[in-house]
Amino acid sequence: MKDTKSTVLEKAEKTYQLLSGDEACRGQASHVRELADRLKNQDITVAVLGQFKRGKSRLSNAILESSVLPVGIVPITSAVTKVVYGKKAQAEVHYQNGVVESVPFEQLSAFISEQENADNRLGVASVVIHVPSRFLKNGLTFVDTPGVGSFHKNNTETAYQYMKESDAVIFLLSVDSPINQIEIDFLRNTREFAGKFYFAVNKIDVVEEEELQQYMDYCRQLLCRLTDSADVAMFPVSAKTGQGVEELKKAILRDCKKSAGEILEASTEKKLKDAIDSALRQLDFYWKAMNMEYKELDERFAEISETIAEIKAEAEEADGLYEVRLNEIKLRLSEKVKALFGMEFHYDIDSLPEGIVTMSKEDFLQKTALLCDSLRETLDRILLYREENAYTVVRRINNINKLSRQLRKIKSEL
Ligand SMILES: Nc1nc2c(ncn2[C@@H]2O[C@H](COP(=O)(O)OP(=O)(O)OP(=O)(O)O)[C@@H](O)[C@H]2O)c(=O)[nH]1
Ligand SMILES: [Mg+2]
Repeated sequence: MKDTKSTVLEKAEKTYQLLSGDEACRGQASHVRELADRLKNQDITVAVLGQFKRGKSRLSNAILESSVLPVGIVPITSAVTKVVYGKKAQAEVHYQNGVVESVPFEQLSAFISEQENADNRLGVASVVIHVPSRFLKNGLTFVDTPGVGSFHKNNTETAYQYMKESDAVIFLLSVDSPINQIEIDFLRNTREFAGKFYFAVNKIDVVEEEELQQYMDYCRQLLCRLTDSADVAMFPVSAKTGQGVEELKKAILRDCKKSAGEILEASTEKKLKDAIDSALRQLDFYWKAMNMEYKELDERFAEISETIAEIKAEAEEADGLYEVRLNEIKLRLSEKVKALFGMEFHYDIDSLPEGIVTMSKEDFLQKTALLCDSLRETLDRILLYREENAYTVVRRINNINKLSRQLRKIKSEL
């Protein structure tokens, strides 16, 4: 009999094979590849999620026995902050355009705090911190995230996007406020993606024992209802005094040691379902595009041609930082395709550590032209733009149908 682990992995591999065979689903294929690799390598991510000001960053500091993450009375965390084990403490900022830059710890808040990097105007994708924490020694990645529900919408969006990536979640509540609708909605969404939950209740230092008991009973009942469970494990903690933090850490470490495989499988299974849904939506889009009026399709193709011409003209004017420009062009092209055709168009964004600037202008112009021309060709081909050969159309429709059926079958077995 097969064990479930190989089954989930096999399904991920099979899904990857199917998706990578159709250029319409490149983005989903590369996502599924990552999922399969993480499951194979048993790379587990534990993230702290919750509403703003519940004490996520302060609890993260308490767990990591450091004070590296900025904490405050106003909404603070504005960027996803990943913490991994490293003998030497160091930090680097990963920008959306692929640039990676080392920064001293003292300057971290310039990148991850709402006050200093308002609305993420610096374009930070994430910050990676290396600390010699015992908690991380077995290879887990710990993540502090921006809080949901504050005035700063960008933080809510970042947290919602990130929650799709964590395997285990510390969902942080706080005794100074009963669980509310913002938290319930966020929890419902997070449950679609994570394999394991730790419900922690923070700030227990501000209430009497009796009040705490009332709060815990109330929350437990509500969480049982929300998660359809007979009981849920809850961890009362104080990030301020450290009370209860050891118990939470112990539970996480025990689970990561004993059942990392199971947690990862459960999480991969959910993420795989989501990737398949996204591929099915994409394929459905092609159906619709095939029925689109020529006039409408013509207009959209004219607009993408305009963007391409603009990009090429701007590239001629560019003067330096060519690797960065190329990543920016990729981001711009996929954004445009999304806006015009409603479909995800995936490019790998090259990671650009400091000092790696080697591309010549000639090379840059050539690569830009290649990106632009191949986008046009791919769109022409997958949208059957001006395709008059009935055989090609029928074959494409059959392929889409077949792929959709195969994906639905895998999904139904998950
Ligand atoms: N009394 C008490 N205060 C706490 C505790 N944990 C956090 N705080 C305070 O609560 C406020 C918010 O803490 P943060 O850690 O910044 O909260 P956060 O959830 O990371 O906030 P965002 O990043 O904005 O989402 C700060 O003033 C903290 O000092 C705790 O256990 N007890
Ligand atoms: Mg924070």
